[in-house]
Amino acid sequence: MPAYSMLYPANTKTRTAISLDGMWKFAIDWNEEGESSGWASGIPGSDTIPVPASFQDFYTDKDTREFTGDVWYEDDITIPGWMEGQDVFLRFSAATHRATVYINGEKAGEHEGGFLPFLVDITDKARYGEENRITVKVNNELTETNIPCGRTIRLRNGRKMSKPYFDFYNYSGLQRSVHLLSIPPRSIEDIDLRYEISGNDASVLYSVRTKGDGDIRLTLIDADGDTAAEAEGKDGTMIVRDAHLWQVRNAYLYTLRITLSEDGKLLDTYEMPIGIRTVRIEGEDILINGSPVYLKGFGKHEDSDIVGRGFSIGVMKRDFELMKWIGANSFRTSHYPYDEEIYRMADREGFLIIDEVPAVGLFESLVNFLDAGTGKGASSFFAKETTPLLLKAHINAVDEMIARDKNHPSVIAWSLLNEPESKDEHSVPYFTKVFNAARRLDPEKRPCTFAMEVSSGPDTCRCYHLCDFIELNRYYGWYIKGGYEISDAEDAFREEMERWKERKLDKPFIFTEYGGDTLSSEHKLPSVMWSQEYQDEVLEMQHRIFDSYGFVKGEQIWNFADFQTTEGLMRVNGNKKGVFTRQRQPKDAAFLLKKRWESLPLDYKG
Ligand code: GCB
Repeated sequence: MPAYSMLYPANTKTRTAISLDGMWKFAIDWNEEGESSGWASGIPGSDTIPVPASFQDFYTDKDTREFTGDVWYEDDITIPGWMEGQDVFLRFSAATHRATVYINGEKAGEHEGGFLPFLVDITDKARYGEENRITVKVNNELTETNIPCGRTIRLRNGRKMSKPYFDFYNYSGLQRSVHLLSIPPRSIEDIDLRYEISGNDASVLYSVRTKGDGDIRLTLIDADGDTAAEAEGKDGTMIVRDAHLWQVRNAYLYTLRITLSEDGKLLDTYEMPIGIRTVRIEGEDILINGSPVYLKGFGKHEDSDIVGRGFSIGVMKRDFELMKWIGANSFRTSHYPYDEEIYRMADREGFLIIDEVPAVGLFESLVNFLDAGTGKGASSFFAKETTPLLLKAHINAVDEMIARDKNHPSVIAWSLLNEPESKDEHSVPYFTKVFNAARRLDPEKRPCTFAMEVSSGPDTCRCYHLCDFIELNRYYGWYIKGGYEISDAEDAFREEMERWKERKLDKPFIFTEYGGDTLSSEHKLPSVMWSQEYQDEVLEMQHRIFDSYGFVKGEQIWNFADFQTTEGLMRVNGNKKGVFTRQRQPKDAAFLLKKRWESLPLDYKG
């Protein structure tokens, strides 16, 4: 459990969340002098930059874009006098990959891990009714002791450079919102929820955690504003008669109001949207509210022009509209937990989310995701002296992710690693500890899994027994036997699937990646690799395989949209496996998928 409350920053009768988004002062620490030169009290220069955004794509010089090290942000804010006596925090929705936060030159907190929120307590350091200087040092270096994994090298000219072990650009900075929070000293800190459905009624089992004592009261309010259920006490059950269930692409949200009071005096109140639904795996089925579902959708990225990985509310809206248009019902937050707004939108729109922790690049290889696919990776990523540190960071991220996301009805599963080394014996204890942590931390005990690349096969992977369902990332027809060899690719794919079938795992399989790169500018008849025609051919072949196996219960194509990666021979200014371009316009494959997904029933193969 994180040391602070992970509740979404909501405004209520008793709490205030003030957005600090906007232009912040910004400086790059080229000479690694920020600490010694006192930048914590005032950063040099006069440059300003938007928050939230990645810093990389605003500037016109390559040294800035590729900068690896510390960047500094500064904002002078007035903390209202009336906040005195409250608990006052700075809330960073994310700082990639690690941050140190100062107020008026004094260190107030730090955090490691670039994709989850953290609070910095400034109650005793803030000057109330006056201006306060907030300074944040953000470091974007990649290591093998934090996730996602990578290295930082130094060029002969002295510049540092990021070498990610993963296939997305190392965007960084203050990429999500920052808030100033004022919360009563005795407050609601967290709530765990579980659901049981019986006939037309539902039980909402809850447990509230508070700071300080008081009387807890819960009210469940339906979409018409009427009270649907009530309860008292820190732990208990609310019975909801004729409950409206949260269904796939047909969401119903209640508002849950929690109050903490003493002798009738209100101390704190918090409100959140919740959806009543259950998630269960039974044999080869994924059941939502007891009914089988087939997942159709995408592996995505938070990635767009100019703001990079910075949260963009407009891009989010467009992405959901495109997902609805194409007939999708789900996505995986590859390869890190996304901005909280995206989960709230999925809650409203009835999308299913496989929530992924940033554990990517856990494979011993220079360009892991590629060498892994060709079986070139050496083993023993998990037998290093530094492995205990990596495991600690990994479990910490799992803890923060589950604490943040557990109450979203859209979240149906936890993906605990992407394409790790899993053939080596040292993987087993490492994975076991991560899976055990997730299972202990999730009050709803949602399914846990990890995404397996092709060298993690039915005869080689030592860890799939830990998974409640199997996530396969497969590129037959692209990395394996692409182009005119596609018929051999189909045979090889089928052979692998037959071997999985022989294992009789009695678990659902989801393809969490498949597809092939395509340039939106290329057409060719007959097709060649990279042309739009070839993307369609690859998908048709891969879909034929999915349709041949009853235990395949979902397909999430790689990727929703073209996205930025590190430059290199394998990438044409980014990964082009998008069904949509980076500007969110359709490639031909989008129409093929729309036709298919609109015709597949929700309970396909159920
Ligand atoms: C993978 C990785 C993903 C890459 C993708 C690709 O297996 O999980 O991050 O972008 O392959 O396109 O090669």
